[in-house]
Amino acid sequence: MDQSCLLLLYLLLSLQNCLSVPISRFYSFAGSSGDQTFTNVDDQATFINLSHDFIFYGYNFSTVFINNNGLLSFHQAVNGYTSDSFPLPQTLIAPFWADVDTRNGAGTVYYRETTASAIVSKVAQDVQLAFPGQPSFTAKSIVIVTWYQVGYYEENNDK
Ligand SMILES: [Ca+2]
Repeated sequence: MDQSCLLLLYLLLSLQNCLSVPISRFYSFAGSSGDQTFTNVDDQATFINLSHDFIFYGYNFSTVFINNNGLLSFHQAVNGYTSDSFPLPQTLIAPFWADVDTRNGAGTVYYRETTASAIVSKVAQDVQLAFPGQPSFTAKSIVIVTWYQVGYYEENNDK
């Protein structure tokens, strides 16, 4: 893993009935975590001005857009809801690309950037476990985005 990487985007997903990753293994979110929330929207985005540039495929990014349809983008917000196949003309990370709709109280998207040493260290440790053959990895900050119990278009929350 590239040691010059200044930031690791660590993505957390959650669905009401998701059994693949128990919520106990998520990084903290909501409550006292300091998260900002993104609620009651459909096909919208918000952004974080990063404290350190994120180097991704050779480009430096100082802003990340959190798109409520389950995408992180870097050049601009993406309001697309159709999960197109890769490669795409835009620089994206797509942890949960779907037609998310949090209107009508159907879930919440939590997000934050943190430099908390306990979290930065834990993420570095988790990256090392996931990529054991790679050189040591360090990060200066972490972006955590959690799509928690989000609904789907059009204002549905029954799954
Ligand atoms: Ca949507």
